[in-house]
Amino acid sequence: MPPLIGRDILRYAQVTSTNDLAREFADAGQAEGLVITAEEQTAGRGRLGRKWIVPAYTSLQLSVLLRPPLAPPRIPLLTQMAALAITSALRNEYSLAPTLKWHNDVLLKSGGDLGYKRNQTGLDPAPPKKCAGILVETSFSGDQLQYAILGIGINVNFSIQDYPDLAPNATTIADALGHPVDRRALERGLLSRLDDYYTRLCKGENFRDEYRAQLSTLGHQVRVESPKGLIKGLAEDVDDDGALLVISDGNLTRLLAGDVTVLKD
Ligand code: BT5
Repeated sequence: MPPLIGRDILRYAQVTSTNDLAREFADAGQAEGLVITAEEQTAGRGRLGRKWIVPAYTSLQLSVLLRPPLAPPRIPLLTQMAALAITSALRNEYSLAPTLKWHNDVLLKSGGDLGYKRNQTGLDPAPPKKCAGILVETSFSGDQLQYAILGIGINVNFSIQDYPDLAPNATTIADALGHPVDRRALERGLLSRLDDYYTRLCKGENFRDEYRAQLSTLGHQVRVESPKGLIKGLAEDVDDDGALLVISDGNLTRLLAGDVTVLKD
């Protein structure tokens, strides 16, 4: 079957947000699969109105228009499959060892050499930091999903040390590898994997075990700022819809959204 995602790619030098543009195409009736990429976003965003900041012409910033046959509770599975497509590309194309922080962060350990030297000296190895984020935005008609815009940002060819605001919590692929990579090749690898996961998701396949195996959040005490309020407890599992299951004081809380901080055990 010819690929759906990435068959049509529109490339822009500068946009406000690739998600904005994808939304305009979606509202105009564009079929699913369209990919919008930009070298620079003047208003790149994360969840809850937060900013996504990336130097121009260094990275991957793209949005995919999807019209999935998903019931509303299963929409988080789009974030999950995008996370798996990103980690699969990083593992198989660059031999990196990414992990996931529930539910939209891809993490990498930066500076392989530095990590090794730190291990030699007995100091703590550098903790993994965020190299990619995912933002899914949706449009409904009543309770029927009309479309979803899957936005993906991956930090690629810049050194995070040049961006002191980001450096404490972020890294880049170039920093992790110690050299830059071919961004078009990374994009191709990502889009073909997204296409594969999306086809399987639409057929009803579930990626829970694969996702769980890469989720560094599980088994740790966490603090989650969620729409249900601040939840502290043990991140025990994720369910079939991608929800995080947290146990606190003997109670199980099921979270569909939120910001997780892993607490020192
Ligand atoms: C995300 O939100 O991680 C979703 C990021 C999605 C970006 C893509 S780029 C293409 C498409 N078009 C858009 O406008 N967006 C999507 P969240 O989990 O809320 O994380 C946002 C937080 O990450 C910010 O508040 C910062 O603290 C941090 N941050 C900002 N820029 C970053 C970067 N380049 N790398 C790592 N962290 C960053």
